Amino acid sequence: MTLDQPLPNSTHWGAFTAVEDGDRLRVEPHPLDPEPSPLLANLSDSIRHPARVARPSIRRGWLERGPGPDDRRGDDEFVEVDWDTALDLLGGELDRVRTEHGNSAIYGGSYGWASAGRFHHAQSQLRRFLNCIGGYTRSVNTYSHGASVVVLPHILGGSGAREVMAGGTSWPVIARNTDLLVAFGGIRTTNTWVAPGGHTRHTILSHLEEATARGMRVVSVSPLRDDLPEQVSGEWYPIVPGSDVAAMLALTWTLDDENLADRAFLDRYTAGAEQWLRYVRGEVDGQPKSPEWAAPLCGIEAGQLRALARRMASRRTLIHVSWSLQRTEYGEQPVWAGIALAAMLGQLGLPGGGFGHGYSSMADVGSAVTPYPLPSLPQGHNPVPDFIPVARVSDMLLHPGEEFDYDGGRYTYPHTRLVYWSGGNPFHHHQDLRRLRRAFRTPDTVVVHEPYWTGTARHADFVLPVTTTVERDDLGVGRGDSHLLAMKQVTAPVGEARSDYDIFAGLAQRLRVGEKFTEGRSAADWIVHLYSRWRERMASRRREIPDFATFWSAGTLELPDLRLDRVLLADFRADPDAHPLDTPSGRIELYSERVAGFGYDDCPGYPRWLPPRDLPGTGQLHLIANQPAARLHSQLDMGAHSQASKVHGREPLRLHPDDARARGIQEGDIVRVFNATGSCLAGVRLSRDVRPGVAQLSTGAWFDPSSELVTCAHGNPNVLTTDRGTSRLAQGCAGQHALVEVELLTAPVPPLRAHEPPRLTSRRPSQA
Ligand SMILES: Nc1nc2c(c(=O)[nH]1)N[C@H]1C(S)=C(S)[C@@H](COP(=O)(O)OP(=O)(O)OC[C@H]3O[C@@H](n4cnc5c(=O)[nH]c(N)nc54)[C@H](O)[C@@H]3O)O[C@H]1N2
Ligand SMILES: Nc1nc2c(c(=O)[nH]1)N[C@H]1C(S)=C(S)[C@@H](COP(=O)(O)OP(=O)(O)OC[C@H]3O[C@@H](n4cnc5c(=O)[nH]c(N)nc54)[C@H](O)[C@@H]3O)O[C@H]1N2
Ligand SMILES: [Mo]
Repeated sequence: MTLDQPLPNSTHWGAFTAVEDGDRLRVEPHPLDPEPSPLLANLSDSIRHPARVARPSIRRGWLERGPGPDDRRGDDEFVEVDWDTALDLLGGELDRVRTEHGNSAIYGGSYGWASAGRFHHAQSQLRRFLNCIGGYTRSVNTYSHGASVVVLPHILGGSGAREVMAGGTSWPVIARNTDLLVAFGGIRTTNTWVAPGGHTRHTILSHLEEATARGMRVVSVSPLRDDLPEQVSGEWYPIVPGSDVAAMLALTWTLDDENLADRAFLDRYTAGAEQWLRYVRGEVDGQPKSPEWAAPLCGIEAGQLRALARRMASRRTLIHVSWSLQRTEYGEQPVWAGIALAAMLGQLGLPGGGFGHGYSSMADVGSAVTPYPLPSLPQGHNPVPDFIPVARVSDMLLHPGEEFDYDGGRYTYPHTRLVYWSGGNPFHHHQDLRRLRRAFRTPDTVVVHEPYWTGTARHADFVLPVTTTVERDDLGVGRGDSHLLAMKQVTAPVGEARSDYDIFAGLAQRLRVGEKFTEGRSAADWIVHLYSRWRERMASRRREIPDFATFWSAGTLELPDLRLDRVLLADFRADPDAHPLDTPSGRIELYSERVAGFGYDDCPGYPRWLPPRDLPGTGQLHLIANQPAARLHSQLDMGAHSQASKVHGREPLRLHPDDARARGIQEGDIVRVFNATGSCLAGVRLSRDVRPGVAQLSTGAWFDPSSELVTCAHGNPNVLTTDRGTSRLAQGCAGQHALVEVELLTAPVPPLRAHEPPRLTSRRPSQA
């Protein structure tokens, strides 16, 4: 294929146009995007990188000995086979597992971001396929906000929770109305390049600039100074990681003590305020949650906390809690305490006041809302009732038959025989990778669809090569996006890669559900079908959309009726009797009898300060494992932009110069980062933007277990994080923090093997 016209396509970090240029792509930001993200630069050299999976590959041990738990999984070599061999063997194995053990023995939770595109959405394809063959054990919730989505319905009811998670108050409303934005977790704009499905237009900086020009100030409460962009005027409150609840309680205590709370609001719109305030005042445990109490815990001076509380009460104030705060031990608490603090100020439901969640986390928070569904692939019905909270995957694999708590219920982990992953990289995203490695050795068979030889692919038995987004056509649109895009194939599939759809179609045919899965359509037919069905639905809402051919040749379609004027909880505020929340009281629950009734000591009935289970030992630093500014998660880590961020090829670890000096460490040194869970190498960057006592190692460096010296020779922080849930309530991911030691590496630096393919041999079809 030779193409010389740049073609439009899209990623979760934005739309672009591309043209083939020898072995690379020439990539330009999409002309409609006013603030394109630099992450696009990761695409050019990645598409034909040696880390691509070229052919279907089966682990040698599996091929020789068949299915079963195997301690060599993750260290073994692979044998390349032809597609028919791979699909015949896998079809037979899926049939064996469901017949011998039932469909709950198939884990299809398959968490991960995969690629943008409405049809080639890897998880939807997998779920549709597994539903066609009788179902699977699923996962619920996300790594992003696993604690929030479980605790919020108890505080704001299901509809209030959905309003928060659907993006809350719109950015333009904030830009026009907010005077003071108190941002717990800061406003890390590098995160807002990303939205699931991608955004054609990025606009958040311009909203922030408009607000700043009007006089809005941001108080950025974060361990990192640069979680607040330079263009935005504000102050940095360098907080101790994991101590926000103490600061929020002290702000609440001050509002109460100085009679600055909006009592009328608390009476009319909340339930349980008095019960909670008794705790804040110290009437429950003898400890008033005063600024003097909080200061040594959170590292912010008592006088500063007191002054901030007064400032908050005197103007239109938005309390913002980033998702990162709840991706920690007891992560439910800062969400609840943040809402309770906003309730004290009485501005919930007012334009630009109240509460917000995730403005610094994703582009689709505070963005436009389409008042109609977008095209998507029907997934069918899953008859298997078994599920796990998504971050409990190692627990499930290691403890079949054991019980776990979740949101007031008790459930049992099924016995997993087959793990099927398509579109995610748990050896990037899960906590305690050494433990995950043990867990991945327990099933009979592990299947992974991947374009690349990721850590997860290396721990599989079947690795099936998948096309990337530039190797196929699709429809592109993210939540809150302004346009529907024609994503056009730019280049031929690499090696023997096939789309997830074509792979599942081949398996479905072998399992005699071919017609049910495909409905007789090719991938190209499906794209036309999804578009045309959507067009019909839009017509029934009296919105005229061009036909497919017109849309495809135009390349973009501006979505009609976007709303950018939302105010969180406005209806409830206007009339709480006509629009009650669907909590037991109909009000915002600052005390929840239901949660209290669960009896969880790690998530009691009102927001509480729960002291950390692990306190830093001598010489230990608080590690922040936040989202990488140079890529999306682990995706395209070999790309130019991600590589430019590395230090001698290792992931950068940011340290305060004082902490470095105390350890004899200098800029550019390779260090060993370690704790009882594991260890990794990293390359040092010194910065006064990091609070003393804190180190930052973002996620996403590909797991490299090739050296005896360390668990990961590259710098994946998940060899250091602990694998336990936020609490028994939500069981969410708590991977944002770890306590670590850092020392200069004195041994010779081992080679980096993260982006190399594993040992591969080839087998001819006749031998198979
Ligand atoms: N310590 C710590 N850990 C964390 C976090 C943290 O804050 N701290 N954050 C967590 C969060 S919020 C998240 S969302 C997760 C993210 O974790 P993941 O979503 O698992 O990370 P990705 O790197 O996006 O993985 C997507 C994979 O899909 C592959 N892929 C791309 N396109 C396709 C396709 O079309 N088909 C198939 N089959 N595969 C495809 C990519 O190559 C990549 O390997 O990480 C979590 N982990
Ligand atoms: N460029 C890029 N953008 C992304 C992603 C990516 O991989 N790359 N991933 C996307 C995904 S899937 C998600 S879910 C979102 C996640 O969005 P978030 O969870 O909001 O993002 P993080 O970067 O993990 O954390 C944001 C900031 O919170 C601060 N922080 C950490 N712990 C604490 C604490 O205890 N207290 C306070 N006050 N602050 C703390 C850190 O300084 C950190 O920089 O990001 C999305 N955006
Ligand atoms: Mo996420």
